[in-house]
Amino acid sequence: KILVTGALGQIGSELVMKLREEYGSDQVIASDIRTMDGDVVHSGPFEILDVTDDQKMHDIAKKYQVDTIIHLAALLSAKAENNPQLAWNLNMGGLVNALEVARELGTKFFTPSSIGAFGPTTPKDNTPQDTIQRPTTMYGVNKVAGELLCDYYYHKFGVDTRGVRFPGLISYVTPPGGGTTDYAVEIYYEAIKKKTYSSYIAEGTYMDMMYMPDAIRAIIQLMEADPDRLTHRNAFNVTAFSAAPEDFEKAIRKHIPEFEMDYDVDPVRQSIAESWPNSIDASAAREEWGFRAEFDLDKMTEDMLKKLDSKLKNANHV
Ligand code: VAH
Repeated sequence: KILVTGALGQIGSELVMKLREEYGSDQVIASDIRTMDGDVVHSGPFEILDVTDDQKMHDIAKKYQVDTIIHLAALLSAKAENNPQLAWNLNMGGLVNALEVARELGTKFFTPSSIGAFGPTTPKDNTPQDTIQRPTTMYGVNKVAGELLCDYYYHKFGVDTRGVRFPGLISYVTPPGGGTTDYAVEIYYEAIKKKTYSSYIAEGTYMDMMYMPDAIRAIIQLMEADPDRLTHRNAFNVTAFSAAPEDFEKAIRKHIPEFEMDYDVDPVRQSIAESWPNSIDASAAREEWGFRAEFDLDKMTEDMLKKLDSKLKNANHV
């Protein structure tokens, strides 16, 4: 059985449904700090869990006899930069609690890192799997510490920990909460609703991106990978493509020719974005567990606009 924390978030809300489809609804226990109407809560076991409550996490894991923990509960980069102390307590406190439960119950363990685990002194183009990591954001500090902690629990206690460094994730099911790459999600909503978008990230700012179906597949593929093939564990660079705001504008215009974008740069999120790589090297993930993204920018844009259009139309009919 699999316990997912942060199950109502951008990744969790889709991962839970995919895991329930693959392994059976009663095999996947979704948890989050609050409940919310919808498939995640109604299609299988759901528990209210604040991941800073170690006893509650232990009790839930024990109650369901889980053998895998997928720990997604966290504050993303922009929110973390605005509230660094809360970010440390939630991102690190939650992670330590989850790793301790994994150690006590002997479960497998997954938690995502991010391209945010790299900083301004990291080589920016084709960023290597193993390279300098001195991020200048609280989120990045959390991600580097998290990677080191997960590797420690593997080497010291034999906990089977695995992780990926996610790029910006784009999806139409649940919006991200307070990230720097969220512009790449907002632009699609605005393109459909208003045919215009004002980007808070400046023209020419390249970041790695990935469509959520590829991200979900990456998590499942890594967790099912043969452990003997893994020389890395926390965490693998993964990406689908590198893009700047104007690339999204061009891709969207192929479907909505009248779409217009302008810029209203947010200095906080712009400086976070500039401290991250332009593009990362994901060859280790390909070599060690065969990961290949399937959606490039154009293929993602076609699917995203189609799915989002019908979602927004249905929402209006409610
Ligand atoms: C964020 N979407 O913007 C997350 C992610 C690489 C970006 O970590 O904080």
